[in-house]
Parts: sequence; C-alpha cells; structure tokens
Amino acid sequence: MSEMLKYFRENRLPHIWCPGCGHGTITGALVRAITKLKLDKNRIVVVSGIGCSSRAPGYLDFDTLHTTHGRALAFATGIKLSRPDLKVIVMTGDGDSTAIGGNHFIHAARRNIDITTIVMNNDIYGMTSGQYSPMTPTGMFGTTAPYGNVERPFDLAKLAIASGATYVGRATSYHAQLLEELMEKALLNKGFSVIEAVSQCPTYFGRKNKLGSAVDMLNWYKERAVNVKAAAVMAPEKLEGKFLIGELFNQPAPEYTASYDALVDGVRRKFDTFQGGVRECAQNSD
Ligand SMILES: Cc1ncc(C[n+]2csc(CCOP(=O)(O)OP(=O)(O)O)c2C)c(N)n1
Repeated sequence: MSEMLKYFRENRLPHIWCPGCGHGTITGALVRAITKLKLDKNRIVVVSGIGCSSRAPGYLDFDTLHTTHGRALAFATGIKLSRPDLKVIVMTGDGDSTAIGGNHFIHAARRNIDITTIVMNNDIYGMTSGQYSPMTPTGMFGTTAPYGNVERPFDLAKLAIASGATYVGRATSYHAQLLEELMEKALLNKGFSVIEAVSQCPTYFGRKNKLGSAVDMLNWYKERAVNVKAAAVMAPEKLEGKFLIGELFNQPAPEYTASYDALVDGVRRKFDTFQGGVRECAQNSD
C-alpha cells in the first residue's frame, strides 16, 4: 500500500466521484499495475479528456494532462511522437473516447501508436448528468433517452480490434484483480492497447435504469460477465445476455513511433549521402 501511495497526489484527495462510483476501483487497478511493473513515475505521462473518468489523472502523481473533451488521444499522440521514450497512458470515458473522441480513437488504433488507453465505460455521460452515450445499450434509459435508447451501441473491443489496436482486454470494477492483470499486459504491449474497464454509475445509469445500489450493479456484472476462456467451450445459447471479459486480442504489429523514427533515420542517411556526393563533386571540380 505505502508503495502505491507515492503514485498519488494525496493533497488532491478526497476525490470528486459519487459514493459507489466504479472509477476509483479502476484507477486503483491501474496504480497497482504500475506498482507491480515498478515503472519509473518520472517517465509516465497520463492524459485525459473531460468527464468523471477524466478527473482520475488529477489524483495521480505523474506528469498529467487534463485536456479537452474527446481530445486526450490527440494530445497523447503529440507527446508520444515527441518523446517516444515515455510511457503514455490515456484515461478516458465511453463518451470522451467513442462520441466526440471517436475519430481520434480509431486513428490511434490504426496507427498502433504505443499508448495504453483505459476506457472507463459506465454506459453514460456521468459528468453532465446522464445523457446516453454511443455505448449505452439499446433499450436502456438516460436523461436524453427518457423512453429508452433506440440506437445500437458500439462494442468497444471489436471497434478497437477492427481499427488496428494490438492489445485489447475487458474487465469490470467487480473483477478488479483481472483488470489489474490486463492493465499490466497492456502497459507492456509496444503498441496501441485498449482496456475497457466497465464501471458502475449508480447515480445516473443505475438510477435511470433501476439497477439498484452500487453493490447490486457489481453483482449484475458478476452474473453477466463470462471470461473469454470459459466462453470458448460454452454453447452459444448459454452466452445470451452475457458479455465477455479477459484478454480479447493480443497480436503485435509494427509500432507507429518506431516506424516513424526509422523513416526519419532513413531519409536523413540518404540526405547525408547526397550531401557527401555534392561535396565530392564540388571538390573534384575545383
Ligand atoms: C466540446 C465539449 N462538448 C461537450 C462538453 C460537455 N461534457 C463534459 S463531460 C461530457 C461527457 C462525459 O462522459 P464520459 O466521457 O462518458 O465520462 P464520464 O463522465 O461518464 O466518466 C460532456 C458531454 C465539453 N466539456 N466539451
């Protein structure tokens, strides 16, 4: 525990999250994963957008950026390109990453840039009081879906995989141990990693959908989440109404900043050779 405290800005606590919110559990899992990997806190940058989830970096004693709504990955991309030696982590919400920030999300995945992205998915816009998001399940309620959401939600993991992410996992705030293990592997992946961390919002999503207390919501996750390894041997009808957790994808591919640096080196070498040739010509013509 004391080992973990060095990663927190204790003077910024207590946090602003509502009683029963899952975002603290997810932040705790990330800090435990970082502690386990013994990462140098002075070489970690944590970037967020705007939302309840995006308040997390404010409590963490790394170099942190609280940016604009949906733009965490754009800022993180700039940091990683200029300082590829740093470990860059993005903490974002389902709205921040798949609504206003959806474009940045798919392109960061497509490039396979070495950023670990933790999406705290509470199925709703928490900070602005419960509007539905692109990840609100069909039929569920939000303040902007008072008769039920008619849209189909993204499956974030499938979106990330199809876009090019090289490590993708999902767990819930109930499965905190698994969450930590997935985060550890995501942090070690040299490429774009996405962890969908399903998080209960009893204040808005829970209340609007009559899901009960935070504990009831955690039990809801416990009953509906199936580990992908167990699911592999289950009959499809047994998986109806369930969702998969665990390591959903792990397939290395060339990383963007490494490819970019190699390109720059190649161009520089060609340019130097060319300049050398020009110098030789000039000397010969003297
Ligand atoms: C450009 C812009 N548009 C809208 C907002 C208002 N806004 C702030 S947070 C937020 C949604 C946050 O939801 P999510 O990313 O799911 O995070 P949560 O609060 O649920 O953790 C919105 C729409 C804003 N701050 N900036």
